Amino acid sequence: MNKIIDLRSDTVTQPTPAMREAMYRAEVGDDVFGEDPTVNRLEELAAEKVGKEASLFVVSGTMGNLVSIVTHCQRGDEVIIGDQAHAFYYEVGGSAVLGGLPFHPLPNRDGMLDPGEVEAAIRADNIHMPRTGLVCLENTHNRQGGVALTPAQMDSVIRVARRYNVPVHLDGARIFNAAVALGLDVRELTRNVDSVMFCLSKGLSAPVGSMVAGDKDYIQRARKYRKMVGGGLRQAGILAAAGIVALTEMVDRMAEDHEAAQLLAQGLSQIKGLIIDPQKVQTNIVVFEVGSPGPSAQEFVANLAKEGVRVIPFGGRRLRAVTHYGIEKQDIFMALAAIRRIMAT
Ligand code: TLP
Repeated sequence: MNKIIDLRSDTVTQPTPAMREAMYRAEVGDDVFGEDPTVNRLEELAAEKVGKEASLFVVSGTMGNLVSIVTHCQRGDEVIIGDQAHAFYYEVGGSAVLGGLPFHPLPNRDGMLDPGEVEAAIRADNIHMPRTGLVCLENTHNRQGGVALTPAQMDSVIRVARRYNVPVHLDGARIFNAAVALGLDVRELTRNVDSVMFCLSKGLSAPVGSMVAGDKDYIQRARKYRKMVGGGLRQAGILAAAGIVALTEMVDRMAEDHEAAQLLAQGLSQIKGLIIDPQKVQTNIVVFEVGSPGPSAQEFVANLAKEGVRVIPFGGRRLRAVTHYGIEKQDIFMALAAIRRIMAT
């Protein structure tokens, strides 16, 4: 049978042989007692990579954002965030239900928030209004096509938040993609935020897990919230072992995913009936649109799946394809050929 070319997400990446081996050999202990040596090693390594004092292993990006956000805020505080941010668009329920935190969404443009709009949204100290508890940024920006924010862009928002003593959390699910695309050490992107969540799954190819990093006191408090949401993981070293391989071996190769995404974007831009600007594709996420008349996004997905190529509908007539470890140039050529076939019928 032909290989299924699965471009639905970088979350579908398979662990590498080195990860499987590391998982098999992992030394473990009970992490709830702080005694899993492999988790402890991962937490030290991750903190060092993003230039923070400490970090915390969590099961998912969603848990990481939730724990990060509730650790910064008090019940009833307002969270300023982009209207296309993952932590708002998909995750607001968690912070609302479990954190009692209203969100204040602002328009996202090319992954950015407008610093002036952030300043205007920060609440005055006034009995009628909630306190502004947090500003959230996302880099790379998933729903806006994987755009990588530069340190200068991030700092323009962080400076405003600082002026009002509001902390900043970074949803850096794909922060290593941003660093690789911009040719920077990831610390350039994490240095000025108070907390960062990044995923070991996705482009870094670990099977499970994300990290939350920040200063020691913050991570100690976050650890308590992680336990509250059932995130005490016992012999998690089995998973952390793959995370260590992810951080030591899988960062630089992401450039290949970005090249594959660019190849895909260039190819899609040549196909009649599809709309995409390849210049906007900076990392491993390719968002494109089926023009009208033409198949709906759902029809496109179903027709393409019959050809062995998987993408996801991404709102309206938009679709998303994500490149990752295991997707080779040859797969991109095959995917493009399949897309050409379904668009021709
Ligand atoms: N994004 C997933 C899901 O939406 C399915 C994807 O395929 O892109 N922040 C950002 C920016 C994300 O893209 C995601 C996952 C998360 C947080 C949540 O991470 P997980 O899936 O580990 O809970």
